[in-house]
Amino acid sequence: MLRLYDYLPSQNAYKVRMLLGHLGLAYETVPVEIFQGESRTPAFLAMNPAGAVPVLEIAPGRVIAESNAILCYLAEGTAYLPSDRFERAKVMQWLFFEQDYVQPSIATIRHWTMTGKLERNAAQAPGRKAAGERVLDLLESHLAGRAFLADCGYSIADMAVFAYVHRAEEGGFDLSGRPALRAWFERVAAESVPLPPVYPYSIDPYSHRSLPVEPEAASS
Ligand SMILES: N[C@@H](CCC(=O)N[C@@H](CS)C(=O)NCC(=O)O)C(=O)O
Repeated sequence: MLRLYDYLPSQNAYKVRMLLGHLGLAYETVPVEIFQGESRTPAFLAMNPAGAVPVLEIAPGRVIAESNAILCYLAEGTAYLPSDRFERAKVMQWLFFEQDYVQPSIATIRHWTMTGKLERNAAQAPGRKAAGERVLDLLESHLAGRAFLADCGYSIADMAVFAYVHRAEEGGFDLSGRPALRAWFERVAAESVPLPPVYPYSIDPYSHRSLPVEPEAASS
């Protein structure tokens, strides 16, 4: 059976849960307490040198890290990842966009906001907040008059970007003046009945801790 190394408040893992739900695939969850160093143990680093969830084990010893790589693996051969070379590249465009632009801005600001880390990151927070605003603006204009991010229809590109962007308000972003974005949330939600639950960081009493930036900074 598929095994997902997961941390419930992780929206990177949420993307994978979302697709597993679409595909009706059974899987076993292995909880990883990332704020207690469990993703930085030698055993975990052997699965993912970056020391982060999600990690999907598809067979004993065969593991995939990076949420969007996992999405590509699982979506292969389904409508969520087109086989046409151009259409597939357009889906990839948004997967790379999500990692490069959404993660360091909206996802990071939301994490710092929800776990009380804005002050300790005061030097970086304003720049990241501004970058998040630009991401929301460009998504708003891209989605005006479009159903989904890629023209092939609902795909893993939408799942990847939706995961953090639909919770941007928890990072202090204002979505009220962004109707195209909010309409897209509705369309994604309608494709995904029911959406997986989102878990707040507050379920983890250790989530106020800082995460190590580099694997060698691990304490365990
Ligand atoms: N680019 C990675 C990012 C994964 C990531 O940042 N995971 C966080 C949780 S959302 C984590 O496990 N952090 C633990 C750590 O860095 O020690 C992906 O998309 O999978």
